[in-house]
Amino acid sequence: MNSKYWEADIETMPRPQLQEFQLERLRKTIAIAAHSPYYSKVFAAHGITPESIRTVDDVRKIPFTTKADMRACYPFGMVSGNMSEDAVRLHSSSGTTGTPTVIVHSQHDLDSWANLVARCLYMVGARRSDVFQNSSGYGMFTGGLGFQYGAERLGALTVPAAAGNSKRQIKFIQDFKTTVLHAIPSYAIRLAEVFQEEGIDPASTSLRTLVIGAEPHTDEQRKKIERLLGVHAYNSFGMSEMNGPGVAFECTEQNGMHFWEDCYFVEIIDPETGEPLPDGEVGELVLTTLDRTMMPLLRYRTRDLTRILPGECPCGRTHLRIDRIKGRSDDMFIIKGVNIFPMQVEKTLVQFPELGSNYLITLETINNQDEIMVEVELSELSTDNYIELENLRRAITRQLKDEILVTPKLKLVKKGSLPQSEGKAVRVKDLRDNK
Ligand code: DLL
Repeated sequence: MNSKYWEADIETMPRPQLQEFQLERLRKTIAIAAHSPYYSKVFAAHGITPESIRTVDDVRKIPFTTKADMRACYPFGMVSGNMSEDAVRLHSSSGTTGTPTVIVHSQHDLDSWANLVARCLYMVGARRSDVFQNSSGYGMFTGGLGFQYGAERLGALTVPAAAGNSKRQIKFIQDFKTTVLHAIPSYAIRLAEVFQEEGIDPASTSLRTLVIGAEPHTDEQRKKIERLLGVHAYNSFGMSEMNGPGVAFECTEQNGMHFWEDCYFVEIIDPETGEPLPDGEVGELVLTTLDRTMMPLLRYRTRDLTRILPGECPCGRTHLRIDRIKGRSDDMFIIKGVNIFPMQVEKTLVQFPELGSNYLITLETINNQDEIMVEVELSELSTDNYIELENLRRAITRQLKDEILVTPKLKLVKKGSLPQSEGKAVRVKDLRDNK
């Protein structure tokens, strides 16, 4: 295969035709979901049938599905397919509250998911001849098996290295001539540090493409990762409820992530009112699966905040693009009446070459007042001269204040002294009395 596209007919389908395709799949999805204990009740209460959906906009007749609804249905109350005949895998996520959610897949669902991940990898230039190494945790985290089956579907040689053990990751990259690596952004930075510690120049390896996702990161952070590892890094978005990775992915233009609209119906809503927002405005992403048979989800409120990028993409794909995820509505915290996202802090810190990439935001109550403390590790480039460090601390504090509008307490700490998580980085610790 020597095409620019994995599935040209789908990826470049003219939008009116794509909408027709979506309508057909939406109706089919409703017919399937009607077999689940949960949706059968919802549909009966709201008069929803496949025939009641005449245009894709009629999706709004269906009420939202929330994470709380999923938890209330634990474990199998949202399953539409036949558990004993057709279920072949489940993924469960525990989330921060500890109450798990479950997604069950049929073989059809897994095949469709693998195809989407293969489509994403192909889009950023990966081919059968590539060696794909996955540094994700395997198991319930969908970044493991999701990319594994996707890369196998592509036909690449896969190296299921799994998470951690950075020296071994680097040995694999060298020995197996890995060309494409999947890593979460905080781990990509860690790996770059270990390359440096080991005195190995990443440019001397075969690595040329990095796929980064699963946690929010700024464009500045991406550029830093690209510089440190000498690769092109592409943003990859997904979530367990929507399979996992392979939901939306950057193309080589690196200007927004294409959302695979043949498999997902995308809405952006005002999180307060639930009303749809016009393209270009930031709101909450709401998703409907269009190609799942075992456990379709309709109008699922992701809590992720982003916007649809207006205009066409020069790559020729017609599927809409979303902007980098700004954060989750539940990541946002309010200090002294100001709404703040962790990404705003990261955006500022990454501009200082004297700083490393690991940071921690702690929210505390001091004398009945909310206070924000930012601890950030210094990089090798920093000095240990007290006066210079104090000047640096002041300069960063001023810039942070400009970005987040409150003055944080800033602590510069030694490299390696903040906790390093094996999975997704934990950026905020909320110790306030009344959170
Ligand atoms: O993180 C699936 C995944 C694995 C995506 C590997 C990409 C690569 P969950 O653990 O269910 O699934 O977490 C989903 O992570 O709702 C977002 O808040 C966040 N997230 C995922 N991708 C991105 C991204 C996987 N590219 C949650 N940028 C989502 C920012 C992301 N946030």
